[in-house]
Amino acid sequence: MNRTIDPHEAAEKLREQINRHNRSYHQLDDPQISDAEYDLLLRELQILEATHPELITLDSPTHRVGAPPLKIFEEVSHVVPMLSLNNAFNDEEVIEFDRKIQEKLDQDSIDYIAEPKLDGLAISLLYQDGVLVQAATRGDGKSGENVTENIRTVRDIPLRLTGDFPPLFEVRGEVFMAKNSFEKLNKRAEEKGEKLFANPRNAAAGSLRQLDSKITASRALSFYCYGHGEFPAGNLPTNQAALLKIFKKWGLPVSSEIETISSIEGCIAYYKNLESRRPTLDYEIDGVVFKLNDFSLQNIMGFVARAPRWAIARKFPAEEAVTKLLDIDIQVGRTGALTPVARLAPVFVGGVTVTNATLHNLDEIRRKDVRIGDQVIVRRAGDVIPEVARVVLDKRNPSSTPFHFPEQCPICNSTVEKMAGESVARCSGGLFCPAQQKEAIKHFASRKAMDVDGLGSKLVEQLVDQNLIQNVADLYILQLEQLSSLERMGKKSAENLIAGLEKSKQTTLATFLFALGIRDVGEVTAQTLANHFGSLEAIKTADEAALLETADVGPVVAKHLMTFFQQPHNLEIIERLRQEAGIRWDDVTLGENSSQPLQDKIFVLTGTLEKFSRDQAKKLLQLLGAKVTNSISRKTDYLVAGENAGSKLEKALKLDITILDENQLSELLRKP
Ligand code: 9MJ
Repeated sequence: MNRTIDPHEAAEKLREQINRHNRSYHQLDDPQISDAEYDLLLRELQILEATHPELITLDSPTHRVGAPPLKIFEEVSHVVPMLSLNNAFNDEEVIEFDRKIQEKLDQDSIDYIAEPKLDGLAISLLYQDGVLVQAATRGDGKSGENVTENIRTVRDIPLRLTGDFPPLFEVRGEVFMAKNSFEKLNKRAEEKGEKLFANPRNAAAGSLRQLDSKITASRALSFYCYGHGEFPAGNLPTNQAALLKIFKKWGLPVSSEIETISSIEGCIAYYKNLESRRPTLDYEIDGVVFKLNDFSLQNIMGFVARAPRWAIARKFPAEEAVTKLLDIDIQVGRTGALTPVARLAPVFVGGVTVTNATLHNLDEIRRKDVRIGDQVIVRRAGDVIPEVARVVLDKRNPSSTPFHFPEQCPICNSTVEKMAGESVARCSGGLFCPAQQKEAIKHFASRKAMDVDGLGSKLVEQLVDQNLIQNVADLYILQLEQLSSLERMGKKSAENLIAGLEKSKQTTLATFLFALGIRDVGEVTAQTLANHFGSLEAIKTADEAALLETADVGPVVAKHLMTFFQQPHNLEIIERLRQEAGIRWDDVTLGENSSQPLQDKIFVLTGTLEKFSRDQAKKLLQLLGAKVTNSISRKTDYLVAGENAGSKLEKALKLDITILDENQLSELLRKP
């Protein structure tokens, strides 16, 4: 008998088979068929779906191979914000975390849950009726990118759940690349002469953020979940351990290293144990996370800014490795500072292959007596630039000689100077030195300065090397034809740059002042000067005494400002920028009320701020008329809460006082 095959039935059957093999492979670690046989089943389903598009379902395993490329990622708002974590760098900070919890909760005993801290990308997955319908990156915590197609290619992530789940909920976790997949990926890239990824984290991020999900599909990404976003309250278990248990039951991958622990001492022991086993894990972790297990207790603890007070990430310390120092290069920065950079035989340290490390400055090289050819210890902590920590003296070649620091700038040949009391040596060539020229232009165009869209570091180098520009004023007379003729620069990019330059012309006095790149005049000092003097003319002509009256300006900064504005070259460029290019801003009015928009408002500062020192923030607020006091009372108008804010925040919350995080404070100071 010759029965015709119903395509619907055939597709269903194939899907059922493929999903079963997926589960055996990814969840049970027990593959029943070979990869080739699996691929054949998938191929069969693909053909069936291609000829009968009406058969394609959201959870079809064919999504695993990727979808047509996107033009951009859409934005997704997180209804429940995606949090970051506060860090602890030693046991004392972990004990302090526990102490604050004990103090607030007053419980007989407290259960924590300890989880490995995966070093990947945080992702939020939305399941509707058990089917994965949306995946988004963390972004800034409030909104991220829609990476659904890419996430559907990650085999660890079920496209359909099994069991008894709520109709709509979000799972949160980390997408990462296992160490062996990372090594394979880099090996393939090396064979093809392509750029290598520095570490598994970058490889995971680079693979996930591909507009073409077929590329993501070709990279082996993994996933572990560790939390929830939107979740119907009635269905939410009472604690984190129970939540992870049901996630696992529904088919979501959960790390087998997670443990519930009933004391902070137990947490510290967990950390020590995992640290010792770190090299044997097949994925990178950068610490462990301790969380209060009970959700109702988590709610009582609440949040500070963007991090929960019920969790802490205990980070691993810096890692060290030994390698050979092949050479020392000297880089010249924006202010002429010469930075020695160690060129190293490649070495794997802290999850990254390191070939360059900083030697900081002349004094450091002398202090450590670092010599070319030495075996050196390279240290790397978190995202910090690797450094040469010390020399292995036992292994030094007896015929080696101390490093000879150049007396002439390696770029422009000007004399190298070192001021008494400074550890840094500098090129005296000023803006005549092409290296300083380039760095000054890059700084001027950077995001926090004039924010010129389309003008990256490479392009600045090209423009200077080709003699198209020598200074920042030259940027604004660039012509479309000149730009289009540059290597790797299409007409569209050239037009974008011209538009970016045009847009940058409307700015603020503070931004312009910061963009000039005067030594030691950072964003905050520039803002203080702008608020104090009101106009560039007033700053340019201010004498030392007048400058010293500005909060935040001491004798060194005053000297840098005066020297800068005494150089005819600098004045000429400023003139060109304003007259020829048309850079403009509204001067800050120094009238009684307009300059004091925070007149009599009472502020309290607490916690650690990143961009400002406490003193700077206080001075800036005072300049705008605010009063800054130490303790919270009913009269307080605003509490500025940084990282790790404590009892002041609690009190402010109780008294219903407006709480600002650091970004909101910046906004307030910028737009008085
Ligand atoms: C990581 N990265 O492994 C959290 N994380 O919890 C774990 N991150 C987290 N938990 C709340 N295990 C915010 C972030």
